[in-house]
This record gives sequence, C-alpha cells and structure tokens, in this order.
Amino acid sequence: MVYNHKAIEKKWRENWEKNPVNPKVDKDGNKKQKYYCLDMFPYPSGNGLHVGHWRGYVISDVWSRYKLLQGYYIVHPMGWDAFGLPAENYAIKMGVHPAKSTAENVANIKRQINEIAALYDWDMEVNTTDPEFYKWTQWIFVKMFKEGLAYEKEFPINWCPSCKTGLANEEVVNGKCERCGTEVTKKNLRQWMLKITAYAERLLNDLDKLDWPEKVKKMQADWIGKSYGAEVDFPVEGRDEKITVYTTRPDTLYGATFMVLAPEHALAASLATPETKDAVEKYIYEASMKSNVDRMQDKEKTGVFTGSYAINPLNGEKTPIWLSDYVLADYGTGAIMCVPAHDDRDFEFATKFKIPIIQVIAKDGKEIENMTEAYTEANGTMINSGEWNGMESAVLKKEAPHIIEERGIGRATVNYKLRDWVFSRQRYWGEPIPIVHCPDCGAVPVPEEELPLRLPDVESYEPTGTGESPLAGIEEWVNCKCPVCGKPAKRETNTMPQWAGSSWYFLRYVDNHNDKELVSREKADEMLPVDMYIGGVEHAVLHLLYSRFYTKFLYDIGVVDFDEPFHKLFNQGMITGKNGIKMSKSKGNVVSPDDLVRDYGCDSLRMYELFVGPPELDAEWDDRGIDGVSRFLKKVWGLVMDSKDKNIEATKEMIKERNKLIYDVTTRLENFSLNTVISGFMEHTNKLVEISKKAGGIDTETLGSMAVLLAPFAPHIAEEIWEQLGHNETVFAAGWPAYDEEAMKDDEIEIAVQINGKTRAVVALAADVSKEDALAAGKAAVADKLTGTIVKEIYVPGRIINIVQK
Ligand code: ANZ
Ligand code: ZN
Repeated sequence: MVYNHKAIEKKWRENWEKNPVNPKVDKDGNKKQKYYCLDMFPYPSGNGLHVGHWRGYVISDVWSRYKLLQGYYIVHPMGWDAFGLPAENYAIKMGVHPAKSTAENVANIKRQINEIAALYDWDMEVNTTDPEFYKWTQWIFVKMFKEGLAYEKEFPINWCPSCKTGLANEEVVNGKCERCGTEVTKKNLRQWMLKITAYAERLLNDLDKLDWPEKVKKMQADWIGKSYGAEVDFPVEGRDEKITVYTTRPDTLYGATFMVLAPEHALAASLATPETKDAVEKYIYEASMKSNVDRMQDKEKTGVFTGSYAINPLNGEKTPIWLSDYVLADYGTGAIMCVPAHDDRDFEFATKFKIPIIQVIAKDGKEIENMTEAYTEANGTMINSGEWNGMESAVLKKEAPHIIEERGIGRATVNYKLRDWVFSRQRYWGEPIPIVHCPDCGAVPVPEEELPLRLPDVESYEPTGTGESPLAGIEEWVNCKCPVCGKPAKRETNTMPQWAGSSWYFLRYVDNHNDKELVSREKADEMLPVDMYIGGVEHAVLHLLYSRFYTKFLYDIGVVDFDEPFHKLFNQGMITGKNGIKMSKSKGNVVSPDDLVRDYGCDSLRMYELFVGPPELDAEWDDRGIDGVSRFLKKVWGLVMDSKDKNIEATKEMIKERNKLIYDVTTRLENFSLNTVISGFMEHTNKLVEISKKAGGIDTETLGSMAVLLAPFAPHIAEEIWEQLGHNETVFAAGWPAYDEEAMKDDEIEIAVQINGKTRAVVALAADVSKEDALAAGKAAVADKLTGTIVKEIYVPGRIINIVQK
C-alpha cells in the first residue's frame, strides 16, 4: 500500500466534519479545562494567503492540537479584520464597493485557510464589518465617552495639500504623501481622542504579569516611556511670565546656557523683539509646514534666537531663549533648558550657533579642556555648580527634583511618552463614531439601544478631498435629531481607525451571537482570557497595547474579570522570498500554498512550514525542501505498513527508541523549537527503519506513539496510521504519551581505549561495568599493540581506558 495523501486527506477531512475531535467534555462526561489559542486575525487582502501566512496558522494549530492531546478543550477561533484603509484602497483600485470586495476576499481566504486543516471553530467566526459585531465596537466607544475617556480635540494631523486629505502616519513616506509624492504638511482638524494615557501606569506595571518575549515587553515599556524628572520655572527677563521646562536632569541646572521652545509653544511669537520679529515668524511658519517625521529625522539643527532671555532660577544667570523644531510641542512642556556639555542635541545646537558650553559633571573631577562632543554619562563629580560642587552626580540626580521643590522653583514630575490615541479617520470604510452633535447639548452619544449605528450604503466612498469623511456628503444620514432634546442635530461623520475592532475581537469569539451583551459573564468565565496568542512581531506595540487598554477598560466597567487579555505570546518570523526579500505581488515572488497542497498534500506542507527554520526567525522560502519532508512521511507510512499485522514483540532497542522519540518531541515542542521536532522525528524514524530491518518490523506500541506524536503536525496521516493500527477512535483522544527516562538510557556505552594517551581501539561495554572488567576488556582489545611493560592502568568510568606502557 503506497502513501496516497490525496485519498487520506480527503477521507479524514470528511470524517472530522462528521465527528469533531475537540469535544468540551471528556470520555466520562466531565467538563474539560479550556485552552484558548488565538491567531492574530487577518485582514482579507485581495492577494490571498501566501506560504508566509500559512506558517503562523500552522504554528498555532500545532500548539492547539498538542494541547488537545494533553486533554484540554481548545478554543481556536478565526475571523476577519475587514475595516480600514488597505481594504478601502483595494476597493478603490478595483472599482468595487469595499463591502463587496471584502466579502469576496473573505470567501477566498477562508477556502485557503481550510486547506491548512486547522482546528478552527467556524461557529465562532467574527467579522469586524458585520453590524452585529461593530455594534459592540461602538458600544465600547459610548461607554468610554461616558467615562470621560473619549473626547474631542483640535489636533495637527498629517495633511497632503495636493490630495486634500488627512493621512495616517503609515501613509507618509519620508515626509511625502504616499500617493502623489507631495510634501506632507500639518493641518489642525478636530479629532476624537481616546485617553489611553489614563492607563499608562497600569499598562506599564502589568507587563510583569505576562509570559511574553522580553523583547516585546521592552518595546511596550519604551513606548509608554515613563521618566522621572522635574519641571523648573524660568522667569522671563523684564516680563511677568514664566517658562516652565521639563527635564530629566535637574542636576545639570548650572550648565544650562540657553533655552529652546518648540515653535508651537504658546509664548513663541510673543518673545520676539522688533529686531527678531521677521525671522521668528518665518521660522514658526516653516516649522508648521513640516511633518513630525521630518522633524524627528537626524539632520542639521535649525533655530532662531527670539531676542528674549530667561533667568536661571538657581543662579540668576541670563539665558537666551531660542526656538527650534527639535523640541516637540506635545512632550513635557514644549520647552527645555539646554545643557550642551551633557546632551548631544544641545551640544550640536550650541556649536552651530556659538553658544557657551559649561561642563558641570566631570569624570574623576577633571574638566575636559577641549570638548568635541557632549559628556553624556551621568556619572562623575559636580563642578561649576555652586553649592553642589563635589557631589556625586548620580546622588544629586535623585535629590535635585526635591531640592527644586523645596526652593519653590519647580516640581518633581513623572512623565510618559505615551500620547492619547487619535481615534478618528476621515474615511468611509470604518465604524461610524456613534455621536450626535447638537447645537444645544453638544456632543451626545447615540443611545445604546439604538446601536449599531449602521454605516450607510453609498455610491461614492472615495475621500472627499476636503478633510471631511465621505459620510458628510450624505444629507439624510448626517441630519438627525438630538437624542437628548429632540432638536435638529448632525451626526459625527468621522469613522474609527482600523485598530478599533481588533482591540477587542478576541472577546467576542466566545459569544459571537449574543445580541444583549458584548460577551456574557458566563461565557467569559468559561473560555477567556487568551492562553496563547500567536502572530507577527509587527504588532508588538500598537495592537497589543490597544488590546491591553481595551481589556483594562472592560475590566473596570465589569464586562470581564481579568485585566490582561493575552497570557502568553509568541511572535513568529516572516517567510521571505529569495535573498530575504519580502513576498509581494509587485516583486513577483509570492509563493501560494495552493499548488504545494495539491502536489504534496496538506500534511507535507504543514511540516515543511515548520522545518524551514526556527519559528521565531525569518526564513527564506525554497520549494525544493518540501521533497525531504514528503519522503519522511512516506518512510513513516512504509514502516507502519510493513509492521502492522506482524505482531512484533517490542525489543529493548525499540522501547528505548520509542522513549527517546517521545522525549525529544515533547521537550522540543515545549520549547517551541518546532523545526528541531521535525528533524528529530526524521532521525528517530531512520533509526527505527534500521531496527525494523534487523527485527522484521516494529512493535505496535511504538508505531502508535509515532502516530500520536505526529498528530499535531500531520494530522491526516496520523489518523490513518492510528486507524490502521486497529484503533476505532480518533488519535486526538489518545492522550499525549509519557516517556520513561530509565528506558531511554543506553545500556551499552562506547569507550575509547588508549595506549600512552593515543586512542587505539573502541570497546562497547555495559554502562555499569566494573573497573576490573573494563580494564580487562580494554587490554584484550589492544592486545596486539601492547609491546612494552605496562606501568599504569587507568579507567575513567564511562569515558576512557588508558594503558601506560614503557
Ligand atoms: C536638560 C538635560 C540635560 C536633558 C542633559 C537631558 C540631558 P526623556 O527621558 O525622553 O523624558 N526634552 C524635554 N522635553 C522635550 C521636548 N518636548 N522635545 C525634545 N526634548 C525634550 O527625556 C527628557 C529630556 O529630553 C529632558 O531632559 C530634556 O532635556 C529633553 F544632560 O533637560 B533634558
Ligand atoms: Zn440637544
């Protein structure tokens, strides 16, 4: 009987359809413990899936099936992240309505995903564009609004003056519009904001609770960016105002030789003197035309002197006030004190504009004679710092905020880099923001019982070019009544960003038909939170942070009783084309799984996806390697077919090999070293083939263990083998096999026999051989080479026999 992947895979696909292998209860009818293994759900791209997408889904399915074999009930859902720019842009390009193209793409990708034969429970499917789903996306927004976490603000956004539209950061490439190449500027637009900053501290501290890669935790912590420092008030010379700066280094106050304000700072223009007025205004205007991306880029510093001075509150020194765009308006106070001796950017600025540099921290107390770069280490002794001279700078750094507070010249502060989340888009293909603007009542939420607020069907959904959403053009939709006072009012026409649905979708899977609640408490308690989340590292910051924020909010209002959504996280690497080039249609290097499945079968492709390299690393795709995996499966098949009806008695060797196989697969799987699981499987199979040649076959228990161990990876062939071995229940009910460390021990060991330190022979001895027996055997093995007088005999147990002769 030859291995016929087509027939076997078809047979078991139909079989699983009829007899699902993932029941909620065990054999005795007891409720099984759940294990929730989640994939980052895809956006239904028109290009379909390539072998890179497959890899992630295979990894999560292998893990799910492993947990299934360990006795869990597996929660393993799939859905569609279908709102947002990519979907809308694709629709515009193809000239079809996004609802239509999205539905078509979902159907195609679902077909492709089914080819993986993953354990997905399609009864749990969700689609973020389904009104029954986005009803709850809107509901969360209304709840946040009521809690004061959603608010409106005028905000400078990226703006393309040629396309006349707001752009997402991702659409700005090197400061230019992705579509037309025009320089992107800033435009003040009214935006909806979510106050994620209210959760900054919890989002930071709770990272400790998570079993996530350290790298990802660090990326989140850096994004939140907590720092301790001080605000210091500098009076402006000759005026009543003070300028407050934010600094993490108040210990360097004596070295502050100038001050820089962001061009958008409220006082910027008014600090100009008649002599500097023109230059200051010009600088402020030019900065307003630049994108943030441009401003952050490492290029030569620009700036302008305002003509005014501030007074250093510690030593009374006059400090010139400059404007420069390297200071960001929306961080700290938008004004900084500049210490060129100890900060790189300040050093560069001071050098360019010939501003004095005063060193205040000295290594070993010695002042540097000719500074060519800033001394940025915070360790050293204070110099040129009045009463602080001689102090250790590290000690002063901690004390300075409190000293400043005592002197009444500022306050100790904590700062976060995290900003509130710009939550509105001037686009069509998103969830309408459920707010009504009433001339009398202001912004009023749509009553919860009227949700979902449906996205109206329109003819023209392209960006309007005025910065307003296409929804603004639909009169009958925009005009409505105020839910509070009943007077004529207008709907909010912005839509939500594409992150809105993905921030909470994983909660909805487990109760996706509930029209009364986002998720019932009962279902939530039964199946949430997520035990294992698998997806690409590109989501290490935003998606994961937003999801954590949403979950914490839903915890606070009592919807769920956990405040972290994802207990464990695994980031898979990317599959690239040749030379590490990202797969993309335009590069023509996309490998579709469809042909490979047809030619080699699903089981072979699943295993090959894992075999290409460590799952956490990127890997170059090469079709040819799949042959090896396919040969391996044929070998397993052949071994079983040769042995199954022979009733072979298990030998010690077979038992040893069986236990080694179980050990290797289990421990490597636990470490997520999936590629070495496959290579280990191959090695042990070769060994078993050898043993089988000697013994005329392999015992049924060993073959059965092979089937079970293979099941997470190649489920169809595993089921078939299991059945051929005489079982009439699914292999997934078999339980994960245990290994016996005793049985794994090699009972014979190989020992080198040396004469005067040179190896002359190798003998095979019992592992617990006595010293005398070992030496006797060793001498016998090299008898013909022993020509002199033996002066010493050494046995290092289990390793070496050394005979010293003269
Ligand atoms: C004086 C100083 C001396 C500073 C020194 C640094 C080193 P983090 O850790 O990122 O919070 N800063 C403050 N507000 C800024 C803004 N809006 N735009 C650009 N830079 C700003 O960094 C805080 C430090 O970054 C602050 O401490 C300030 O420079 C600068 F040897 O003040 B420092
Ligand atoms: Zn009203």
